[in-house]
Amino acid sequence: MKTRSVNTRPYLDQKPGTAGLRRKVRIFQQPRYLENFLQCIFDCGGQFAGETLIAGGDGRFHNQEALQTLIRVSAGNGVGRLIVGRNGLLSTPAASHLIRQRAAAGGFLLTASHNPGGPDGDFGVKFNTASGGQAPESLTRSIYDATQSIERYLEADLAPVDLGRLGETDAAGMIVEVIDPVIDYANLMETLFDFDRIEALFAGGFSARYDAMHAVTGPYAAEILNRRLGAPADWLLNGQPLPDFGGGHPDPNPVDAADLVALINGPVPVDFAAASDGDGDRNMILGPGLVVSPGDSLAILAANARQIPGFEEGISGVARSMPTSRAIDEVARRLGVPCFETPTGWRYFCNLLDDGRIDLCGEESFGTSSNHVREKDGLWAVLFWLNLIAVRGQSVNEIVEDHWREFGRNAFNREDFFIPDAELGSQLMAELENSVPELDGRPVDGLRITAADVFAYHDPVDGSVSAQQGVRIFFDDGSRIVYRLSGTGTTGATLRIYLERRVTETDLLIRPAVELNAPLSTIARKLSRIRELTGIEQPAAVV
Ligand code: VG1
Ligand code: CO
Repeated sequence: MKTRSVNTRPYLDQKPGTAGLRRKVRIFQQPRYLENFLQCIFDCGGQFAGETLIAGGDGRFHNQEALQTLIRVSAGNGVGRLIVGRNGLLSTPAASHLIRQRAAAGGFLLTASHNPGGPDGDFGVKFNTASGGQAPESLTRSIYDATQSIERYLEADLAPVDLGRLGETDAAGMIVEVIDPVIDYANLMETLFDFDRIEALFAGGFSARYDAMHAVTGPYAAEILNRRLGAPADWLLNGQPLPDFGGGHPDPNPVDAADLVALINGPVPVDFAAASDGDGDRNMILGPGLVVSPGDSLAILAANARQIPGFEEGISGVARSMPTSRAIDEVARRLGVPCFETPTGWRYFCNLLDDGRIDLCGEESFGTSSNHVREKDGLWAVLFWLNLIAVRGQSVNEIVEDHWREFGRNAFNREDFFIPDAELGSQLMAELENSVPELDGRPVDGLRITAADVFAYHDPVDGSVSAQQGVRIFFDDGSRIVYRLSGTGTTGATLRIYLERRVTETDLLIRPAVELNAPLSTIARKLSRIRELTGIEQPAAVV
């Protein structure tokens, strides 16, 4: 065991309060950078000596090197057992499940999620606690503080451990246990969904595609969709995890998964298509000519939950992140269950899940999940939809349109403005926050603002408060605009503008959201003064 002094500290420039550390690969490759960050987690995260921890990642470039570092630092800190997915792979939901199943003290998830990989791409580390959920803000803040004053880290002198072979290795007194990353997760899915019905659906002329985007879900989809549910091999696209995700951007949205959207809208008849992101926690659901908006997906899953074996008894409550469309609020109202509104980021759901207040939750950024883990879960959402299609005997499009007719539609889309100068981004946001008191009652382009605020969340379970979580502006026709700055980018600032319009007129129901929200988009740009302040005219992405 060696105690080593750190050669520098300022590398650890993590933004206080973010869920993990996400940076360019080259920053992680700096000597002792990762060691220092891991040591701060060991110093702040609790007592790990003699305990079990879980580790794995999405297979991106630098994953193997980072895992060997983690093994050395874990052994140096006296960890009893480190359970690692074979070849260093574990999807985020599978890791969350393993932490809970193996009663581990926590887990390290080596991923930058949907950010691009490769030597010039991004890398990241997230720490999840014993509940399987993301470290709470209080912990990430103390880790951040530790990074500012760390003087030493602990490390065992070890040769690299072979992570390609299942079994146990003694690593300076710590057991490294290499496990199959898929089996336990696949077994969990079998307890939640009706695999027989999905298998019958697949055998009965239904046609589907699943795009793993050369990221971590490939082996999971191969086991679950192909081997257990009998899907033909060619339904799985880009199933091989690659360190650079095949040069792609492993983000399941209509822009980055444009090939899949083209495929389902193309000449070959396909009933259903879906994709997941780098670490397997996001999902996108497609029908012919239709991208299911994540807010709609969440609302539909909640409205139909009882038709799925895992939710036969119904649900106790639901939650959505603040910018997510309020479609779920309407479902909750009719079901007579509470609906919580939390800041962006999965970890805010974790207390509500642990406390049994909610069973389903989701975010507009293509993330949905339930109480079966403490992370969002891409393949889980895909299986939920397939189970629903099998039970209802309807297509994706029919299910969505039926839902809109019954509950009304919250037409939703998002515009991302990339501001290269991060400082300018913060300034714009600060000005927006300052303008809030003057907005009440103001008329804009034929609408009237009925309320505006800077969103703050009061956690009902532990009483903690998270302030400045975005600006909300409400209009007299039920529309809403939300502004916030992204916390996951590694350069500049990204202003996210979320547009939502409530639609009940039958002839408007199936119009594209971007079209329905065009007037709101104009208002949103005007109120933020983005052009005056930054010179930027157009969003970098519209999803
Ligand atoms: C984005 C999404 C947010 C999500 C986060 C992590 O954050 O908006 O909903 O929880 O990514 O997702 P931001 O701060 O850039 O808007 V993942 O798939 O990285 O775990
Ligand atoms: Co992700």
